[in-house]
Amino acid sequence: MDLNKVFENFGAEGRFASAEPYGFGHINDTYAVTVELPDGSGKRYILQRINSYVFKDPVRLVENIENVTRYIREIVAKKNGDPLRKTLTLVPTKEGKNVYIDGEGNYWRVYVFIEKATAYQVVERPEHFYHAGRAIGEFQKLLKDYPAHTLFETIPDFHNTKKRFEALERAINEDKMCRAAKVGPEISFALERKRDAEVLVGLLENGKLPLRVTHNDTKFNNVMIDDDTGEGLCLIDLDTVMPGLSLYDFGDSIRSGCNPAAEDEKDLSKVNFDLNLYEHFAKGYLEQAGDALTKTEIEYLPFSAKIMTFECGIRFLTDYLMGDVYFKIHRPEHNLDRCRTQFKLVADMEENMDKMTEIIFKYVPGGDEQ
Ligand code: ADP
Ligand code: GN1
Ligand code: MG
Repeated sequence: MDLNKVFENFGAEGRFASAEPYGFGHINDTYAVTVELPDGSGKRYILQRINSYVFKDPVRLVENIENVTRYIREIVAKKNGDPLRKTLTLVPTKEGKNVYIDGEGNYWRVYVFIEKATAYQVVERPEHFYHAGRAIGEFQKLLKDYPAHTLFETIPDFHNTKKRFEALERAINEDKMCRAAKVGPEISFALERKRDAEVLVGLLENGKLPLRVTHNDTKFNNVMIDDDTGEGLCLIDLDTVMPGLSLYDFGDSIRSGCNPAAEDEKDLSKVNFDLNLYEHFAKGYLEQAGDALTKTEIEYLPFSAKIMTFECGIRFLTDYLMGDVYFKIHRPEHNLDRCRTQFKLVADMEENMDKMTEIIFKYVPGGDEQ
């Protein structure tokens, strides 16, 4: 792949110097491109090949991102913030488009590189996770009046856990890779929790939970933490910004951040649900979003952490059974290892549910009266 050739289609500043694979995302192909500016200094950009197996319409997806980032940029500018750091900035092609399609039908985009900030794989300092909570609560607030109906649904039913469960059942029945026999305990673990998978979908269908504009992929490495202040600068990876539940964003953050080990850790004794980190995140999130949440949303926050973790676990298990077609893998049983960490966390959360609820009520605005 000649990344120089791809990159030269974009109207970025400077002269292409190098491109390196970058980050640890499971979906897109991401590169850090360094250019040389006329004064000899360097500048970086993010170049991404959008995964068109996962995202069926990359052009409309990037239109969403253009619209959402423009909306955020205007609010940030009004508050005298720095729009180049407080949200993603697309760099258009020389023809003024947001996406370049190469001769092989690959879809590419370029972002301004957010410097002096880090997307951590695991939480290294609890304050970072508190600030991630604030950033996710802030994101919800920023988009509270965004016209949700104008957003293109980049992956239909993305967090429909009931349909995710049905997909798992189909994968078990088909067993096309003959792997089901190897994962008996994981399949039983999932099947025992079938009813859980229906809860949030049911509440949404019955109008008990409000549909909002949500990020839908709030894992910790999609939050940029400012290197100087330790604050949550902004959310990146906006491919799945769509109408959704606040609970998806809260729950997925807890899933990814409250595990001190890696998402694909093989040694499950290292994988634990960290209640202290949960408390840090909950405090930050509720400081920002607490006022806007309904009683039912608040009530289901602890459960959402468990269900988003369960959903992720069954997605990894389904992909393992289907032959690893969705998530990028770097070793043969990678998706199975990922599934196991998620199920371990689910089991831990089930044991801690009462404490998780207590913590929420400690930080809910006016919590004592709830
Ligand atoms: P994926 O969908 O594959 O997860 P992401 O859009 O999250 O792809 O990008 C992968 C990684 O690249 C992120 O976790 C982050 O480390 C880095 N990254 C993405 N966009 C930027 C940006 N604008 N500035 C700096 N780093 C970025
Ligand atoms: C994927 O794109 P990335 O790596 O930030 C996935 C999420 C999963 C996550 C699990 C579009 O996130 O839904 O929760 O992996 N994104 C998509 O690590 O499927
Ligand atoms: Mg990502």
